[in-house]
Amino acid sequence: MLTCIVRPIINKKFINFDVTEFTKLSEALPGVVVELELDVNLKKVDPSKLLGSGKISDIKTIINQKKIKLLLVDFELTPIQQRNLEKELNIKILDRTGLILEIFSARALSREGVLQVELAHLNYNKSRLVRSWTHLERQRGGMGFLGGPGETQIEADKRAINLRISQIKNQLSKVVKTRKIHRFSRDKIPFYTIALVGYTNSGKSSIYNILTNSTELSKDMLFATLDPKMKIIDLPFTNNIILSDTVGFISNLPTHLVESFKATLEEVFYADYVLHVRDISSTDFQNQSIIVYEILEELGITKFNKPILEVWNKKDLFDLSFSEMSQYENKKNVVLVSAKTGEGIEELKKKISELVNSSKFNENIFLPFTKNKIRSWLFNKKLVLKEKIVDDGFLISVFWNEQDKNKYLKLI
Ligand SMILES: Nc1nc2c(ncn2[C@@H]2O[C@H](COP(=O)(O)OP(=O)(O)OP(=O)(O)O)[C@@H](O)[C@H]2O)c(=O)[nH]1
Ligand SMILES: [Mg+2]
Repeated sequence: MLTCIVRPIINKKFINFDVTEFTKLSEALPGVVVELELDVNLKKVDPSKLLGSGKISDIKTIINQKKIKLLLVDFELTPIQQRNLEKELNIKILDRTGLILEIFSARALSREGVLQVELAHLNYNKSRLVRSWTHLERQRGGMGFLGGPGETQIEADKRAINLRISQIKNQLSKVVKTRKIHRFSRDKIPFYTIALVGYTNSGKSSIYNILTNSTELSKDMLFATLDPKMKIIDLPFTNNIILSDTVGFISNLPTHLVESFKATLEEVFYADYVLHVRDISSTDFQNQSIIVYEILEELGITKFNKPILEVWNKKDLFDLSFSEMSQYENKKNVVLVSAKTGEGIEELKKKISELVNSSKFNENIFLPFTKNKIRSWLFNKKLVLKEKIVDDGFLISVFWNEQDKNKYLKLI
């Protein structure tokens, strides 16, 4: 679909830190062919149409000449601005939030993902009931803008939307319950969980693939990963670990999406440790990190003070020594890697082991012979340092953390 990007520059200032990000977002939407990008200088924002009539008529000419079918506006449009612009230009328009929602629709694969995206879409569209939300009739999301039932139905539509929203919420709460059961049964087996978080395109899936020897989609495309993935990594001298890869973050992540994706991001919520993957080659390196922490905060994850290890990735693309980099941010818990060349990956594994072991302490416990099952649990979890058989049972020297101890106390 031939597409034109319109990038408003208000009083000579770009809206976003990273001006190329919107273009990358556009390319992430299947079917989109960006034909041209227009920087449009504005003195002020028109509250009803964003652009003045001169600019609108220029754009109209271009649309007709180039046979553009979709206009992407790098701006958060109000519902009114969007409606008026669509009417005047007679073309479908997506703003930043709309675009992100469409990408998510196209990416969602799991039932849960599809439900979450649909929920986000519905909430978004509820506030801007225009002609377009045929996705109520469809099983899957995606390209929600290709026509629709028409404005006359707005009232009926509103009712239908509200009904569908409550149905989806209901279904999602079932998914959450199932997840809880899975998590509960995972608690009984000897695993720690580590969640990968980070800005989209920072290399989370690439790191996940290396650590778990798998081949998840990793692509130079924003939001390549949508559904959470999980797999075991087995590191020497460490308990078995489940690593989870999930959706990437982005600046101004639409609130509808953050809300809808809470269920997916629950894996981060319940993880024992967090790996924050950062792309050091990005011009927006520091700002991206601020955004990630803001979203973690919004999701209520920071309050648990989970140990976080920062993985500074794409070392091969950036020529700066580690000491220079760490001075730069004055951070201790950092490991510098390249998921592409494999450099630093052994160091990363070592750091993960250290992270998991750092909160551990030594203790001696006694188990009678009858508690053999618990003894195997301790061994499987790699918690045993030494063992001595005495008259009535086992004297075991364990090396564990509070969490292991609590699990053990529940079993005993
Ligand atoms: N040069 C270089 N490229 C890398 C490195 N790590 C990842 N990439 C590339 O960066 C792009 C994004 O990598 P992904 O692993 O898909 O990133 P992600 O964080 O999972 O992205 P989302 O799932 O979209 O949030 C891909 O094209 C990777 O090949 C690296 O160390 N060096
Ligand atoms: Mg990914």
